[in-house]
Amino acid sequence: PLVREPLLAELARLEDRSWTAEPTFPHRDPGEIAPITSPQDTSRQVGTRRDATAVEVAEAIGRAEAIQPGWNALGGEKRALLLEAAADAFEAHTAEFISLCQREAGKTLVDAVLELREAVDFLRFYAGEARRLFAAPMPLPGPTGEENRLTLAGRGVFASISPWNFPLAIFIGPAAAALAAGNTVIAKPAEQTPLIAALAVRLCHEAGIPEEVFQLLPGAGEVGQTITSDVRIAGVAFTGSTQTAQAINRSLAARDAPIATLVAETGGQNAMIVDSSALPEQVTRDVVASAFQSAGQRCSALRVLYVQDDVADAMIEMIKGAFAALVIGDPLAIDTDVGPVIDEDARSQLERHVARRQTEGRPVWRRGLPEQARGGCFVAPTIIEIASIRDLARENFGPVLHVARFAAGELEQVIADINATGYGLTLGLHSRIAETRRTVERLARVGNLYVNRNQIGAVVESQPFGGEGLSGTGPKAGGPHYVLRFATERVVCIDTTAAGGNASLLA
Ligand code: UN1
Repeated sequence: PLVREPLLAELARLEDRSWTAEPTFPHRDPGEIAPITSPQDTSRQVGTRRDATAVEVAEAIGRAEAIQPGWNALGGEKRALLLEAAADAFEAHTAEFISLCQREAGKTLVDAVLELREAVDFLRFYAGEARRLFAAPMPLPGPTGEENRLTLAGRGVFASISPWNFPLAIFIGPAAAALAAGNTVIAKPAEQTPLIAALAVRLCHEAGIPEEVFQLLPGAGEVGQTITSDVRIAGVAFTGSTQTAQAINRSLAARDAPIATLVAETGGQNAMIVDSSALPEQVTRDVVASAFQSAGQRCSALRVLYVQDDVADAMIEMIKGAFAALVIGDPLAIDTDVGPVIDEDARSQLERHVARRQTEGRPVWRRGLPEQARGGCFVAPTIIEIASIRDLARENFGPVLHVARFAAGELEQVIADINATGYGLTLGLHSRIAETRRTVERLARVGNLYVNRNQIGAVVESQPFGGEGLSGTGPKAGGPHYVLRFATERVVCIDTTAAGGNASLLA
């Protein structure tokens, strides 16, 4: 089993522990201190965040820059061993990580366990990539008397700016990739979830990664802006909203500095298409998981379900039945399916969205909230009927599922409408007709297409994850090309003839 009794006892013991996040090299004159509270009960403090000052940011980047050539020179094998030691340390602190996922980010036990698993998978996978890509130069072809080879090296100092919805996995994943490639890393976790990031960084240091190589800089948006406007930053790995990615892109471009790399993984307006050949029980299970697991706070989550009209009434009835059985409440309770959303801003935005649809007269079904939800940022899971994905202006990041109907013969139009959102992250398809699958595969502009299953929970290495268009730059996290984006290529060409090529012509 994933969870054993001793773990539950340890989680109970950790319920009152207070945590802190501060810059890796703190100054005596501290920046602002902010409380971190639980989304499920905003009166409960989990710890405090001490924001990095502009001076601390500047000094951190200086240290990272000074040590980067040494880290790069260490080579792929030694960096791999350090990342693997960090993975072992993460596994040895399972209870602390799960506790923080639950208390700081409001994750259910299942989501917290999966998150730690993914974090460890990222560390081990990118360790493998360090070995595969950075072990030895790649020989290139050339004429006799000439030796050509290509080596990969880190780009320099990479910034990693990460989201609250995967406060551990997507904090450590991009950082590990950048480290594997020989970069040093300045990491700014989401302002809502710095505590779990601070534990992750501390364990990486204990595992042997030098403090200057991987530094934490907690803070809100201004800290991120100070980092991305620094001319010494060679690249940024960002996961979060499309708007913030665009702002980072502008900030990097405005610098009088070498052109920086931006690896961005952003939002989605993810659909699922269900035709009348689909198996209803399977669809029901996969729709509920895709839309409501993690309270819908995954960029991969299902937002718009398209059901073929001849089966729509029956299918929606079944989905409503499963939806009515979801257990909503405190994520610390073991049987909870849907916990809170991250904060009050997220809650009120989602409520405004639902209220607007109600005013428009759309059919809306909502679950009631339990009594204990009062003190927290809970949004009642909601299903809304709409006519088309075109009715939605933006991504609604939470437990809100939209349902639309389509007629036989409209499949291509539905795909065109989904493509026209400009996003391209996940798409689900439930169909047993091979021709339908071929059409969707051919026409849909999405990064991850899931057929006859749910559309969340991409597994490192098996399902490299990431989108196109407004959904991000690629390449896919956990895939074979990701680490390459963090590296620069160098070619060495050696003339191996006795006197040297051109020199012998002149002689
Ligand atoms: C995100 O929500 O920011 O496949 C991306 C999944 C996750 C999504 C992570 N890997 O559900």
